[in-house]
Amino acid sequence: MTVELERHDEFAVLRLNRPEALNALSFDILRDLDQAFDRVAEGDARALLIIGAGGKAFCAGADIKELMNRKLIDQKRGAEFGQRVFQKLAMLPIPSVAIINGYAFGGGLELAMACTFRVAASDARLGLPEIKLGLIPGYGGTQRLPRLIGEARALELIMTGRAVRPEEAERVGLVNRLLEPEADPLQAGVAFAREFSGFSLLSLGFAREAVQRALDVPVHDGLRIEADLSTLAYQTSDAAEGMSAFAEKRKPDFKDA
Ligand code: CO8
Repeated sequence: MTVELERHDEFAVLRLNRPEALNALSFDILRDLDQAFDRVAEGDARALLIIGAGGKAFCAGADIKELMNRKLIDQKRGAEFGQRVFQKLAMLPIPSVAIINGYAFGGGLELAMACTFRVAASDARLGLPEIKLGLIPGYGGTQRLPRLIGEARALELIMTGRAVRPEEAERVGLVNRLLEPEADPLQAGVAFAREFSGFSLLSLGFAREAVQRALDVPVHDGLRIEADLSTLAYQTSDAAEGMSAFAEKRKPDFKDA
């Protein structure tokens, strides 16, 4: 299997497993990812962690050999399919973390950018090198990168195809956290996910939705969305539990309800 979905304690772990091609995204892998995201959405994991097998790459992008000599209409449908799959990941009911070990190029970085969070090992290299192939990103990169790091930096990375090291990626906001050089990437990703996975999945979901929708609308509409979603959060049993626990000086017991 080129996409393996496993359970690691309270988390779903999705491993891209095509190390001989640096986990490049063939259309078969994209279809497997699509199904895997459906299974994650139906399951009870508290977060999804995505990692690449082989130690050398998270994912080196779309399968370039498979992209050659295609009809324009197939290429367009391919891009739209990839965008749909990555959008499904972005809209999962639980948060997701890309654990970037080694190369995250092209479609690989676009996959990571569709996750809620990104953590990077010290050997990570991140970039959108499509321009070097005479292409441009097609799985959401031109939309997600400027939202993460701003227009000027996004244009520079897309138009030069330059790869960035983890320190720069963290500085500009492309990754959330750098992993210690000696850390096991999966264990470190799990530790990062535990920083939020004990909170109510409902409030985590409302918070993500408010931030994500705010990026697409004028601020007065975004504030209305925030008022509505914060009121919804207030109506949950978990909010009652969280506030009672504070008043009673005890740890809250959230039930995702
Ligand atoms: N596609 C297919 N095969 C790949 C890819 C890839 N993206 N990346 C690596 N491989 C294969 C190599 O061909 C090689 O296979 P083989 O051993 O059979 O020759 C094997 O993986 C190992 O790769 P290298 O020997 O090249 O390893 P190096 O350590 O020398 O170099 C690099 C590693 C720098 C990562 C190099 O492999 C590389 O530059 N890869 C391509 C990176 C790239 O350009 N990615 C962007 C692809 S385009 C894209 O993602 C567009 C997305 C939107 C498209 C929308 C379409 C529908």
